[in-house]
Amino acid sequence: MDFIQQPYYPGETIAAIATPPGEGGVAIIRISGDEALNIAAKIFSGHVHSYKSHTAHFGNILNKHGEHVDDVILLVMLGKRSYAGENTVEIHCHGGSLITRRVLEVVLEAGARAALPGEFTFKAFMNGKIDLAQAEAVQELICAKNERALEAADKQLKGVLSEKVAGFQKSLTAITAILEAWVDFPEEGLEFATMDEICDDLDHLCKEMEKLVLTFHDGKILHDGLSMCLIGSPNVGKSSLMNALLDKDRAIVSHIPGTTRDVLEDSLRLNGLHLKLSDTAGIREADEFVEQEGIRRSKSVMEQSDLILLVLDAHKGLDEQDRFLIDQVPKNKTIVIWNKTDLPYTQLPQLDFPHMVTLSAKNRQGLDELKNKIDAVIWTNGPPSKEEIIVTNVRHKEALTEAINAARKVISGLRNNVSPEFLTLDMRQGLSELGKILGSNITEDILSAIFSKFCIGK
Ligand SMILES: Nc1nc2c(ncn2[C@@H]2O[C@H](COP(=O)(O)OP(=O)(O)OP(=O)(O)O)[C@@H](O)[C@H]2O)c(=O)[nH]1
Ligand SMILES: [Mg+2]
Repeated sequence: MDFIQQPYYPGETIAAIATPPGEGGVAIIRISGDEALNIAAKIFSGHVHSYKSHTAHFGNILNKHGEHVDDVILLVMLGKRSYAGENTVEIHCHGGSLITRRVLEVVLEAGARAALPGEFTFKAFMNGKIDLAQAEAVQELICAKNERALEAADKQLKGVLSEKVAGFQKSLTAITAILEAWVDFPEEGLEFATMDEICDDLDHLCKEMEKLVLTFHDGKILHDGLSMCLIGSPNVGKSSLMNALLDKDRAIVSHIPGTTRDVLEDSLRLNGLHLKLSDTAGIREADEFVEQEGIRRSKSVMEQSDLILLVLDAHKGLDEQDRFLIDQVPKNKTIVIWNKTDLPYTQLPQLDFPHMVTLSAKNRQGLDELKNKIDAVIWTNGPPSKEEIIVTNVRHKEALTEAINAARKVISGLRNNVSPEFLTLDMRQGLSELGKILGSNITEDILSAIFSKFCIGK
Protein backbone atom coordinates (compact mmCIF):
# COMPACT_ATOMS: atom_id res chain seq x y z
CA MET A 1 0.00 0.00 0.00
CA ASP A 2 1.76 3.06 -1.28
CA PHE A 3 0.02 5.53 1.01
CA ILE A 4 1.29 3.64 4.05
CA GLN A 5 4.82 2.93 2.85
CA GLN A 6 5.40 6.43 1.50
CA PRO A 7 5.38 9.26 4.02
CA TYR A 8 1.77 9.73 5.02
CA TYR A 9 0.48 13.30 4.75
CA PRO A 10 -2.47 13.84 7.03
CA GLY A 11 -5.05 16.01 5.34
CA GLU A 12 -3.86 15.25 1.80
CA THR A 13 -6.90 15.43 -0.42
CA ILE A 14 -7.94 12.20 -2.11
CA ALA A 15 -10.84 11.29 -4.37
CA ALA A 16 -12.43 8.13 -5.73
CA ILE A 17 -15.65 6.72 -7.11
CA ALA A 18 -17.33 5.24 -4.03
CA THR A 19 -20.05 3.27 -5.84
CA PRO A 20 -19.49 -0.05 -7.65
CA PRO A 21 -18.47 0.05 -11.33
CA GLY A 22 -21.21 -0.30 -13.94
CA GLU A 23 -24.47 1.46 -14.62
CA GLY A 24 -26.89 2.56 -11.92
CA GLY A 25 -29.26 5.38 -10.98
CA VAL A 26 -26.64 7.38 -9.11
CA ALA A 27 -22.89 7.21 -8.64
CA ILE A 28 -20.94 8.89 -5.86
CA ILE A 29 -17.53 10.52 -6.09
CA ARG A 30 -16.04 11.09 -2.68
CA ILE A 31 -13.40 13.75 -1.92
CA SER A 32 -11.72 13.94 1.51
CA GLY A 33 -8.94 16.17 2.82
CA ASP A 34 -7.94 19.76 3.58
CA GLU A 35 -8.54 20.89 -0.01
CA ALA A 36 -11.90 19.15 -0.48
CA LEU A 37 -13.94 22.37 -0.28
CA ASN A 38 -11.54 24.38 -2.47
CA ILE A 39 -11.60 21.65 -5.11
CA ALA A 40 -15.39 21.45 -4.99
CA ALA A 41 -15.61 25.26 -5.24
CA LYS A 42 -13.50 25.18 -8.43
CA ILE A 43 -15.76 22.70 -10.23
CA PHE A 44 -19.27 23.25 -8.79
CA SER A 45 -21.69 25.97 -9.88
CA GLY A 46 -22.75 26.96 -6.32
CA HIS A 47 -21.03 28.81 -3.41
CA VAL A 48 -19.43 25.82 -1.76
CA HIS A 49 -17.62 27.79 0.96
CA SER A 50 -20.92 29.10 2.31
CA TYR A 51 -22.41 25.61 2.79
CA LYS A 52 -23.00 24.26 6.29
CA SER A 53 -21.92 20.75 7.25
CA HIS A 54 -24.29 17.93 6.34
CA THR A 55 -26.23 19.85 3.70
CA ALA A 56 -27.07 18.87 0.11
CA HIS A 57 -27.01 21.22 -2.90
CA PHE A 58 -28.16 20.83 -6.47
CA GLY A 59 -25.95 22.29 -9.23
CA ASN A 60 -23.59 21.56 -12.13
CA ILE A 61 -20.09 20.16 -12.40
CA LEU A 62 -18.02 22.24 -14.80
CA ASN A 63 -14.64 21.29 -16.25
CA LYS A 64 -11.62 23.62 -16.36
CA HIS A 65 -12.91 25.19 -19.58
CA GLY A 66 -16.21 26.02 -17.87
CA GLU A 67 -18.06 23.35 -19.86
CA HIS A 68 -21.00 21.50 -18.30
CA VAL A 69 -20.17 17.90 -17.31
CA ASP A 70 -23.19 16.75 -15.28
CA ASP A 71 -26.08 17.86 -13.08
CA VAL A 72 -25.30 16.69 -9.58
CA ILE A 73 -26.15 16.89 -5.91
CA LEU A 74 -23.25 17.93 -3.73
CA LEU A 75 -23.05 16.83 -0.10
CA VAL A 76 -20.79 18.62 2.36
CA MET A 77 -19.51 17.02 5.59
CA LEU A 78 -17.04 19.06 7.55
CA GLY A 79 -14.09 18.03 9.70
CA LYS A 80 -14.53 15.31 12.28
CA ARG A 81 -18.20 14.85 11.42
CA SER A 82 -17.31 12.95 8.26
CA TYR A 83 -16.43 9.30 7.65
CA ALA A 84 -12.72 10.01 7.16
CA GLY A 85 -12.58 12.65 9.88
CA GLU A 86 -11.52 15.33 7.36
CA ASN A 87 -13.50 17.78 5.21
CA THR A 88 -15.47 15.65 2.80
CA VAL A 89 -17.51 16.44 -0.29
CA GLU A 90 -19.59 13.84 -2.05
CA ILE A 91 -20.77 14.39 -5.59
CA HIS A 92 -23.86 12.39 -6.51
CA CYS A 93 -23.89 12.30 -10.30
CA HIS A 94 -25.70 10.23 -12.93
CA GLY A 95 -24.73 6.59 -12.57
CA GLY A 96 -23.18 5.84 -15.96
CA SER A 97 -19.60 4.58 -15.96
CA LEU A 98 -18.43 7.17 -18.53
CA ILE A 99 -20.06 10.17 -16.87
CA THR A 100 -18.80 9.06 -13.45
CA ARG A 101 -15.24 8.76 -14.75
CA ARG A 102 -15.53 12.23 -16.35
CA VAL A 103 -16.61 13.79 -13.05
CA LEU A 104 -13.73 12.04 -11.26
CA GLU A 105 -11.29 13.34 -13.89
CA VAL A 106 -12.53 16.89 -13.31
CA VAL A 107 -12.02 16.42 -9.54
CA LEU A 108 -8.49 15.08 -10.07
CA GLU A 109 -7.64 17.91 -12.48
CA ALA A 110 -8.78 20.35 -9.82
CA GLY A 111 -6.10 19.03 -7.43
CA ALA A 112 -7.18 15.81 -5.69
CA ARG A 113 -5.07 12.66 -5.76
CA ALA A 114 -6.70 9.37 -6.79
CA ALA A 115 -7.39 7.42 -3.58
CA LEU A 116 -5.94 3.96 -3.04
CA PRO A 117 -8.01 1.01 -1.77
CA GLY A 118 -9.27 1.62 1.76
CA GLU A 119 -7.66 5.05 1.99
CA PHE A 120 -10.77 6.82 3.30
CA THR A 121 -11.04 4.24 6.07
CA PHE A 122 -7.28 4.55 6.67
CA LYS A 123 -7.80 8.29 7.19
CA ALA A 124 -10.64 7.52 9.62
CA PHE A 125 -8.25 5.25 11.53
CA MET A 126 -5.37 7.75 11.50
CA ASN A 127 -7.75 10.55 12.57
CA GLY A 128 -8.90 8.49 15.57
CA LYS A 129 -12.48 8.10 14.31
CA ILE A 130 -12.24 4.32 14.59
CA ASP A 131 -9.69 1.81 15.86
CA LEU A 132 -8.15 -0.91 13.72
CA ALA A 133 -10.66 -3.62 14.72
CA GLN A 134 -13.45 -1.26 13.69
CA ALA A 135 -11.69 -0.47 10.39
CA GLU A 136 -11.49 -4.20 9.69
CA ALA A 137 -15.19 -4.49 10.54
CA VAL A 138 -16.02 -2.00 7.77
CA GLN A 139 -14.62 -4.39 5.19
CA GLU A 140 -16.23 -7.41 6.85
CA LEU A 141 -19.57 -5.61 6.80
CA ILE A 142 -19.22 -4.94 3.08
CA CYS A 143 -18.20 -8.54 2.32
CA ALA A 144 -20.66 -10.26 4.70
CA LYS A 145 -22.29 -13.17 2.91
CA ASN A 146 -24.97 -13.98 5.47
CA GLU A 147 -27.06 -12.32 8.16
CA ARG A 148 -24.98 -13.68 11.02
CA ALA A 149 -21.70 -12.43 9.55
CA LEU A 150 -23.38 -9.07 9.04
CA GLU A 151 -24.50 -8.92 12.68
CA ALA A 152 -21.00 -9.85 13.90
CA ALA A 153 -19.37 -7.19 11.68
CA ASP A 154 -21.91 -4.58 12.75
CA LYS A 155 -21.18 -5.24 16.40
CA GLN A 156 -17.44 -5.05 15.78
CA LEU A 157 -17.90 -1.76 13.94
CA LYS A 158 -19.88 -0.36 16.86
CA GLY A 159 -16.84 -1.11 19.01
CA VAL A 160 -18.18 -4.00 21.10
CA LEU A 161 -15.08 -6.15 20.53
CA SER A 162 -12.81 -3.13 21.00
CA GLU A 163 -14.46 -2.39 24.36
CA LYS A 164 -13.92 -5.95 25.49
CA VAL A 165 -10.23 -5.83 24.47
CA ALA A 166 -9.82 -2.43 26.12
CA GLY A 167 -11.21 -4.02 29.31
CA PHE A 168 -8.54 -6.73 29.12
CA GLN A 169 -5.90 -4.04 28.59
CA LYS A 170 -7.11 -2.17 31.65
CA SER A 171 -6.90 -5.25 33.87
CA LEU A 172 -3.48 -6.18 32.51
CA THR A 173 -2.21 -2.62 32.97
CA ALA A 174 -3.33 -2.58 36.61
CA ILE A 175 -1.40 -5.80 37.33
CA THR A 176 1.63 -4.54 35.38
CA ALA A 177 1.67 -1.42 37.57
CA ILE A 178 1.83 -3.58 40.71
CA LEU A 179 4.69 -5.65 39.31
CA GLU A 180 6.57 -2.54 38.18
CA ALA A 181 6.22 -1.00 41.63
CA TRP A 182 7.71 -4.20 42.97
CA VAL A 183 10.66 -3.83 40.57
CA ASP A 184 11.19 -0.19 41.65
CA PHE A 185 10.86 -0.88 45.38
CA PRO A 186 11.94 -4.50 45.82
CA GLU A 187 12.55 -4.10 49.54
CA GLU A 188 8.85 -3.36 50.07
CA GLY A 189 7.87 -6.64 48.41
CA LEU A 190 4.45 -7.08 46.91
CA GLU A 191 2.76 -4.55 49.10
CA PHE A 192 -0.36 -3.82 47.11
CA ALA A 193 -1.46 -7.35 46.58
CA THR A 194 -0.32 -10.77 47.50
CA MET A 195 1.23 -13.02 44.89
CA ASP A 196 -1.75 -15.37 45.06
CA GLU A 197 -4.13 -12.52 44.36
CA ILE A 198 -2.12 -11.47 41.31
CA CYS A 199 -2.03 -15.06 40.04
CA ASP A 200 -5.79 -15.39 40.57
CA ASP A 201 -6.49 -12.13 38.75
CA LEU A 202 -4.26 -13.10 35.86
CA ASP A 203 -5.80 -16.56 35.70
CA HIS A 204 -9.30 -15.06 35.62
CA LEU A 205 -8.21 -12.69 32.84
CA CYS A 206 -6.69 -15.57 30.84
CA LYS A 207 -9.93 -17.53 31.13
CA GLU A 208 -11.93 -14.56 29.87
CA MET A 209 -9.57 -14.14 26.92
CA GLU A 210 -9.65 -17.89 26.24
CA LYS A 211 -13.45 -17.75 26.09
CA LEU A 212 -13.17 -15.12 23.39
CA VAL A 213 -10.55 -17.14 21.46
CA LEU A 214 -12.90 -20.15 21.49
CA THR A 215 -15.53 -18.13 19.61
CA PHE A 216 -13.18 -18.08 16.62
CA HIS A 217 -14.38 -21.53 15.50
CA ASP A 218 -17.86 -20.08 14.99
CA GLY A 219 -16.45 -16.75 13.81
CA LYS A 220 -14.54 -18.39 10.99
CA ILE A 221 -17.69 -20.15 9.80
CA LEU A 222 -19.56 -16.84 9.86
CA HIS A 223 -16.80 -15.10 8.01
CA ASP A 224 -15.81 -17.68 5.40
CA GLY A 225 -19.00 -19.72 5.09
CA LEU A 226 -18.80 -23.49 4.83
CA SER A 227 -18.25 -26.04 2.10
CA MET A 228 -20.40 -29.15 2.08
CA CYS A 229 -20.41 -32.04 -0.43
CA LEU A 230 -22.64 -34.93 -1.38
CA ILE A 231 -20.72 -38.20 -1.59
CA GLY A 232 -21.95 -41.71 -2.31
CA SER A 233 -22.16 -44.64 -4.67
CA PRO A 234 -23.82 -44.10 -8.05
CA ASN A 235 -27.63 -43.79 -8.11
CA VAL A 236 -28.14 -43.31 -4.36
CA GLY A 237 -29.83 -39.92 -5.00
CA LYS A 238 -27.06 -37.34 -4.46
CA SER A 239 -28.19 -35.12 -7.32
CA SER A 240 -31.83 -35.49 -6.26
CA LEU A 241 -30.85 -34.30 -2.80
CA MET A 242 -28.82 -31.41 -4.25
CA ASN A 243 -31.92 -30.27 -6.16
CA ALA A 244 -34.15 -30.72 -3.11
CA LEU A 245 -31.84 -28.68 -0.87
CA LEU A 246 -31.47 -25.93 -3.46
CA ASP A 247 -35.16 -26.13 -4.30
CA LYS A 248 -34.38 -25.98 -8.01
CA ASP A 249 -33.62 -28.32 -10.87
CA ARG A 250 -29.85 -27.81 -10.75
CA ALA A 251 -28.40 -31.29 -11.44
CA ILE A 252 -29.43 -33.94 -13.97
CA VAL A 253 -31.16 -36.86 -12.28
CA SER A 254 -31.62 -40.23 -13.96
CA HIS A 255 -31.96 -43.91 -13.10
CA ILE A 256 -28.70 -44.61 -14.96
CA PRO A 257 -25.78 -45.06 -12.53
CA GLY A 258 -22.95 -42.62 -13.31
CA THR A 259 -25.18 -39.72 -14.44
CA THR A 260 -23.14 -37.02 -12.71
CA ARG A 261 -19.64 -36.89 -14.19
CA ASP A 262 -18.24 -33.63 -12.91
CA VAL A 263 -18.44 -31.63 -9.68
CA LEU A 264 -21.44 -29.31 -9.61
CA GLU A 265 -21.34 -26.35 -7.23
CA ASP A 266 -24.01 -23.98 -6.01
CA SER A 267 -24.54 -21.80 -2.99
CA LEU A 268 -27.10 -22.49 -0.39
CA ARG A 269 -28.43 -20.33 2.43
CA LEU A 270 -29.27 -22.35 5.45
CA ASN A 271 -30.53 -20.90 8.74
CA GLY A 272 -28.90 -17.57 7.92
CA LEU A 273 -25.61 -19.16 6.89
CA HIS A 274 -23.83 -19.22 3.55
CA LEU A 275 -22.82 -22.70 2.33
CA LYS A 276 -21.16 -23.94 -0.82
CA LEU A 277 -22.80 -27.23 -1.80
CA SER A 278 -21.09 -29.63 -4.23
CA ASP A 279 -22.69 -32.60 -5.95
CA THR A 280 -20.18 -35.21 -7.09
CA ALA A 281 -19.88 -38.21 -9.35
CA GLY A 282 -20.90 -41.50 -7.73
CA ILE A 283 -17.80 -43.33 -6.52
CA ARG A 284 -17.28 -46.88 -7.87
CA GLU A 285 -14.72 -48.98 -9.75
CA ALA A 286 -14.78 -47.41 -13.23
CA ASP A 287 -12.93 -48.34 -16.42
CA GLU A 288 -13.83 -45.36 -18.51
CA PHE A 289 -11.51 -42.35 -18.40
CA VAL A 290 -14.14 -39.61 -17.98
CA GLU A 291 -15.81 -41.42 -15.11
CA GLN A 292 -12.45 -42.16 -13.49
CA GLU A 293 -11.60 -38.47 -13.64
CA GLY A 294 -15.02 -37.58 -12.16
CA ILE A 295 -14.40 -39.99 -9.29
CA ARG A 296 -10.93 -38.54 -8.68
CA ARG A 297 -12.55 -35.08 -8.42
CA SER A 298 -15.22 -36.41 -6.04
CA LYS A 299 -12.51 -37.64 -3.68
CA SER A 300 -10.65 -34.37 -3.83
CA VAL A 301 -13.84 -32.39 -3.05
CA MET A 302 -14.50 -34.74 -0.15
CA GLU A 303 -11.09 -33.98 1.34
CA GLN A 304 -11.51 -30.23 1.01
CA SER A 305 -15.06 -29.94 2.33
CA ASP A 306 -15.89 -28.85 5.85
CA LEU A 307 -18.87 -31.16 5.94
CA ILE A 308 -19.65 -34.40 4.06
CA LEU A 309 -23.14 -35.70 3.39
CA LEU A 310 -22.63 -39.43 2.77
CA VAL A 311 -25.70 -40.64 0.90
CA LEU A 312 -26.81 -44.29 1.17
CA ASP A 313 -29.81 -46.01 -0.42
CA ALA A 314 -32.16 -47.36 2.29
CA HIS A 315 -34.18 -49.37 -0.23
CA LYS A 316 -31.13 -51.10 -1.74
CA GLY A 317 -29.20 -51.49 1.52
CA LEU A 318 -25.41 -51.50 1.77
CA ASP A 319 -23.16 -52.99 -0.88
CA GLU A 320 -19.40 -53.37 -0.98
CA GLN A 321 -18.95 -49.94 -2.55
CA ASP A 322 -20.93 -48.23 0.23
CA ARG A 323 -18.92 -50.06 2.86
CA PHE A 324 -15.70 -48.86 1.22
CA LEU A 325 -16.94 -45.26 1.40
CA ILE A 326 -18.09 -45.65 5.01
CA ASP A 327 -14.49 -46.56 5.88
CA GLN A 328 -13.07 -43.67 3.84
CA VAL A 329 -14.96 -40.65 5.20
CA PRO A 330 -13.83 -38.84 8.37
CA LYS A 331 -16.58 -39.55 10.92
CA ASN A 332 -16.42 -36.23 12.76
CA LYS A 333 -17.36 -34.20 9.68
CA THR A 334 -19.82 -36.60 8.08
CA ILE A 335 -23.59 -36.87 8.26
CA VAL A 336 -24.89 -40.25 7.05
CA ILE A 337 -28.06 -39.89 4.99
CA TRP A 338 -30.32 -42.85 4.35
CA ASN A 339 -32.21 -41.79 1.24
CA LYS A 340 -35.23 -43.28 -0.59
CA THR A 341 -37.15 -44.02 2.60
CA ASP A 342 -40.37 -43.58 0.60
CA LEU A 343 -39.61 -47.04 -0.84
CA PRO A 344 -39.87 -50.17 1.32
CA TYR A 345 -36.74 -50.95 3.32
CA THR A 346 -35.68 -53.44 5.95
CA GLN A 347 -34.05 -52.46 9.24
CA LEU A 348 -31.12 -50.12 8.58
CA PRO A 349 -27.72 -51.39 9.70
CA GLN A 350 -26.21 -49.67 12.75
CA LEU A 351 -23.24 -47.56 11.65
CA ASP A 352 -20.64 -46.03 13.89
CA PHE A 353 -21.36 -42.38 12.97
CA PRO A 354 -22.48 -39.67 15.40
CA HIS A 355 -24.84 -38.03 12.91
CA MET A 356 -27.46 -39.85 10.86
CA VAL A 357 -30.68 -38.81 9.08
CA THR A 358 -33.33 -40.72 7.12
CA LEU A 359 -35.08 -38.91 4.29
CA SER A 360 -36.63 -39.05 0.86
CA ALA A 361 -35.09 -36.65 -1.63
CA LYS A 362 -37.84 -37.54 -4.07
CA ASN A 363 -40.71 -36.59 -1.75
CA ARG A 364 -38.66 -33.93 0.06
CA GLN A 365 -39.38 -35.55 3.39
CA GLY A 366 -36.83 -35.23 6.20
CA LEU A 367 -35.12 -32.13 4.76
CA ASP A 368 -35.83 -30.01 7.85
CA GLU A 369 -34.32 -32.69 10.03
CA LEU A 370 -31.22 -32.67 7.83
CA LYS A 371 -30.97 -28.87 8.00
CA ASN A 372 -31.19 -28.97 11.81
CA LYS A 373 -28.56 -31.70 11.90
CA ILE A 374 -26.23 -29.61 9.71
CA ASP A 375 -26.69 -26.68 12.10
CA ALA A 376 -25.95 -28.93 15.08
CA VAL A 377 -22.77 -30.32 13.52
CA ILE A 378 -21.43 -26.92 12.45
CA TRP A 379 -21.60 -24.99 15.71
CA THR A 380 -19.66 -25.90 18.82
CA ASN A 381 -22.44 -24.93 21.26
CA GLY A 382 -25.40 -24.14 19.06
CA PRO A 383 -25.55 -21.13 16.74
CA PRO A 384 -24.07 -17.99 18.33
CA SER A 385 -26.62 -15.62 19.79
CA LYS A 386 -26.95 -12.05 18.58
CA GLU A 387 -25.59 -10.79 21.88
CA GLU A 388 -22.43 -12.91 21.86
CA ILE A 389 -19.13 -11.21 21.00
CA ILE A 390 -17.41 -13.31 18.37
CA VAL A 391 -13.88 -13.17 17.03
CA THR A 392 -14.08 -13.54 13.25
CA ASN A 393 -10.60 -12.33 12.38
CA VAL A 394 -7.55 -14.59 12.58
CA ARG A 395 -5.32 -11.59 13.40
CA HIS A 396 -7.39 -10.88 16.52
CA LYS A 397 -7.37 -14.52 17.52
CA GLU A 398 -3.59 -14.71 17.23
CA ALA A 399 -3.05 -11.52 19.21
CA LEU A 400 -5.35 -12.77 21.99
CA THR A 401 -3.56 -16.12 22.05
CA GLU A 402 -0.18 -14.38 22.38
CA ALA A 403 -1.53 -12.19 25.18
CA ILE A 404 -2.78 -15.30 27.00
CA ASN A 405 0.63 -16.99 26.56
CA ALA A 406 2.38 -13.95 28.00
CA ALA A 407 0.01 -13.77 30.99
CA ARG A 408 0.35 -17.51 31.65
CA LYS A 409 4.13 -17.11 31.57
CA VAL A 410 3.84 -14.45 34.28
CA ILE A 411 1.69 -16.73 36.44
CA SER A 412 4.22 -19.54 36.22
CA GLY A 413 7.09 -17.06 36.75
CA LEU A 414 5.48 -15.74 39.94
CA ARG A 415 5.03 -19.26 41.25
CA ASN A 416 8.66 -20.11 40.45
CA ASN A 417 10.22 -16.98 41.96
CA VAL A 418 11.33 -15.53 38.63
CA SER A 419 12.69 -12.01 39.06
CA PRO A 420 9.92 -9.38 38.64
CA GLU A 421 11.97 -7.53 35.96
CA PHE A 422 11.42 -10.44 33.60
CA LEU A 423 7.77 -10.71 34.51
CA THR A 424 7.10 -7.06 33.70
CA LEU A 425 8.60 -7.67 30.26
CA ASP A 426 6.10 -10.45 29.66
CA MET A 427 3.29 -8.24 30.90
CA ARG A 428 4.35 -5.50 28.47
CA GLN A 429 4.43 -8.11 25.71
CA GLY A 430 0.86 -9.15 26.58
CA LEU A 431 -0.28 -5.54 26.53
CA SER A 432 1.40 -4.92 23.21
CA GLU A 433 -0.40 -7.95 21.72
CA LEU A 434 -3.77 -6.61 22.84
CA GLY A 435 -2.80 -3.19 21.48
CA LYS A 436 -2.29 -4.74 18.05
CA ILE A 437 -6.00 -5.60 17.85
CA LEU A 438 -6.93 -1.97 18.31
CA GLY A 439 -4.10 -0.67 16.15
CA SER A 440 -1.34 0.52 18.46
CA ASN A 441 2.25 -0.73 17.93
CA ILE A 442 1.23 -1.99 14.55
CA THR A 443 3.78 -2.38 11.78
CA GLU A 444 3.37 -0.85 8.33
CA ASP A 445 3.23 -4.20 6.60
CA ILE A 446 0.31 -5.32 8.77
CA LEU A 447 -1.52 -2.07 8.04
CA SER A 448 -0.79 -2.55 4.34
CA ALA A 449 -2.11 -6.10 4.43
CA ILE A 450 -5.31 -4.96 6.13
CA PHE A 451 -6.15 -1.97 3.97
CA SER A 452 -5.12 -3.51 0.66
CA LYS A 453 -8.13 -5.83 0.98
CA PHE A 454 -10.49 -2.86 0.86
CA CYS A 455 -12.21 -1.56 -2.23
CA ILE A 456 -11.30 1.79 -3.74
CA GLY A 457 -13.58 4.54 -2.48
CA LYS A 458 -14.04 3.01 0.99
N1 LIG B 1 -37.99 -43.46 -4.76
C1 LIG B 1 -36.98 -42.60 -4.70
N2 LIG B 1 -36.16 -42.48 -5.73
C2 LIG B 1 -35.15 -41.60 -5.65
C3 LIG B 1 -34.92 -40.81 -4.49
N3 LIG B 1 -33.84 -40.04 -4.71
C4 LIG B 1 -33.41 -40.35 -5.94
N4 LIG B 1 -34.19 -41.27 -6.51
C5 LIG B 1 -34.05 -41.87 -7.85
O1 LIG B 1 -32.79 -42.52 -7.90
C6 LIG B 1 -32.22 -42.39 -9.21
C7 LIG B 1 -30.83 -41.79 -9.13
O2 LIG B 1 -30.96 -40.47 -8.63
P1 LIG B 1 -29.80 -39.40 -8.78
O3 LIG B 1 -30.16 -38.23 -7.96
O4 LIG B 1 -29.47 -39.17 -10.21
O5 LIG B 1 -28.62 -40.22 -8.10
P2 LIG B 1 -27.07 -39.86 -7.99
O6 LIG B 1 -26.60 -40.36 -6.68
O7 LIG B 1 -26.86 -38.42 -8.27
O8 LIG B 1 -26.46 -40.74 -9.13
P3 LIG B 1 -25.09 -40.54 -9.95
O9 LIG B 1 -25.01 -39.15 -10.44
O10 LIG B 1 -25.22 -41.52 -11.06
O11 LIG B 1 -23.98 -40.91 -9.03
C8 LIG B 1 -33.21 -41.55 -10.01
O12 LIG B 1 -34.05 -42.39 -10.74
C9 LIG B 1 -34.00 -40.81 -8.93
O13 LIG B 1 -35.30 -40.46 -9.34
C10 LIG B 1 -35.84 -40.97 -3.39
O14 LIG B 1 -35.78 -40.35 -2.36
N5 LIG B 1 -36.84 -41.90 -3.58
MG1 LIG C 1 -25.79 -37.45 -9.69
